[in-house]
Amino acid sequence: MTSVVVIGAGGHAKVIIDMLLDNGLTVVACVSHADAPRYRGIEVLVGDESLVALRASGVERAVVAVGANALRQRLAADALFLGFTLPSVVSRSAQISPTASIGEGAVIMPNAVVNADAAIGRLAIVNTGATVDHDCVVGEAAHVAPGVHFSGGVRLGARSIVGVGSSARPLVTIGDDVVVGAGSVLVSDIADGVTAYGVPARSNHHTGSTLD
Ligand code: JB2
Repeated sequence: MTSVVVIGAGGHAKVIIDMLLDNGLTVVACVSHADAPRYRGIEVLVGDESLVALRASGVERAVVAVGANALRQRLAADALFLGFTLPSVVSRSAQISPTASIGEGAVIMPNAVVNADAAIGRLAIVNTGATVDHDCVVGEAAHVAPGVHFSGGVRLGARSIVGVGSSARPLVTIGDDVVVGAGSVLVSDIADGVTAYGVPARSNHHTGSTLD
């Protein structure tokens, strides 16, 4: 019951492996599409077809540890189809309100904070040191990057990423499939599919420089 397979074998997988081992779980293998170095001695199996044998051997749980949001969603659907369950993974150093909800397969990284009545969607990432305040909603397979700060009531859509060190003022709504560049300050809503960045974050960013 404490065995888990990690799908992915890159940098994000390494952080998740640390969290899983710290939580007392046994990582039976990583599964990758291509050869990758072992981390902490854990074998890397190449090819997603190896998941079939792992499931048949009795491994019930899988963690999709891939940073790319749409790919994570697809690999999770494949793992569910094979009969795996997708546990959420919460770092022992994260602070989670008892009234917050954490969806299946979501990961809450070291030193992250998730406050009262916040809802973290399935397969979402709340990365290292990010803070998600009361009543925020983080969508499916979205990514709140390291050091991001969401004030209360912020909504982040499915598969959207808010880049490292950004912040959002209360009640801002960010659509689905949005990319917010690193270090941005979100003070107004962002529509679906938009790339926005800057202080304040804008989708059509003009600095006035002739070098643009
Ligand atoms: O089809 C696939 C597949 N495609 C890519 N099947 C499986 N099983 N795995 C796949 N991958 C995995 O994505 C590979 O194992 C590969 O090692 C990994 C991508 O590794 P990389 O280190 O480039 O990125 P990452 O996803 O581990 O981390 C990204 O996202 C994190 C949140 C990086 O941007 C990190 O800097 C970031 N912290």
